[in-house]
Amino acid sequence: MQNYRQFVAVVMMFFLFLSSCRTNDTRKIEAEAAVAFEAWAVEESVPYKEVSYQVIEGDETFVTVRVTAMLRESAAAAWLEKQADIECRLVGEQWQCDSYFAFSPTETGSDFVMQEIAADKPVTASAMYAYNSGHAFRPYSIVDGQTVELHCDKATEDGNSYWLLPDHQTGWVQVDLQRPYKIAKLRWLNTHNGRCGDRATTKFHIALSKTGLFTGEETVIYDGIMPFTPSPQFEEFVLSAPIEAQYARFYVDEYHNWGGGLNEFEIYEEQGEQRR
Ligand SMILES: [Ca+2]
Repeated sequence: MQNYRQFVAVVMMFFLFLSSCRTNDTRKIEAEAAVAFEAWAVEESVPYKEVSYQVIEGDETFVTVRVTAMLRESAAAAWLEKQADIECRLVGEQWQCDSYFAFSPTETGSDFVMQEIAADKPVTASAMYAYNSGHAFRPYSIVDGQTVELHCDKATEDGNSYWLLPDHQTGWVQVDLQRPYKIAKLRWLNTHNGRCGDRATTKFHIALSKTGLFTGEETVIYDGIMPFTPSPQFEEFVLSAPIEAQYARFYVDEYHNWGGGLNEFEIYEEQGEQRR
């Protein structure tokens, strides 16, 4: 019983401290945490919004502040609610807070996982560039997970891993996911036709379909341009709400020099549940 009373007394003192801390120093501490967070976000180029700060424990000279914010990895990515706990300490009369923030998803936020579902699935195309009987830049190369563009005078059989359209043609390449998925994100990597640098897609659009007909039932989810570069990088698009579809088609609408193509096409399903 003695221990229990001591425990209750300690707990009450702790909450009394917290309430006094809140009324006296909390505003100052949270303001310092905000200064530290904003400096970190600028330094790390992290997009953010809806930031809140809360002193969750501590004493007169050392406290823990929980920072909760909506963050995303890039301008095209989805916002996720995340939190990080940092420590702030009183140095002289000035509160100073940690300058590093290790964010993780909040317990009440969404907890979706993006699963890639296009790898090794069947791929077809309107046409492909092929020459010298057997050398072909095959449609399947867009889901093989390889980004090699070593040669431009040899086809996929010789180590290259990208699909090309024949000379001076527009067209499309399409993945059959073999069953419907709730598609939430797409990533793609343009080709530059290896060291030749004479083929690439420069204008395109992406459509999803449940049936694979693409005769008007499809949903165009993205259209864009890709100025030619000899070192293309992955680009991505996150849908504002997932769309159920079995087929994803990438249309080459304009091309660089001899023709268009694509190196990789990734399709992501959103898995998991919202925990709110
Ligand atoms: Ca590839």
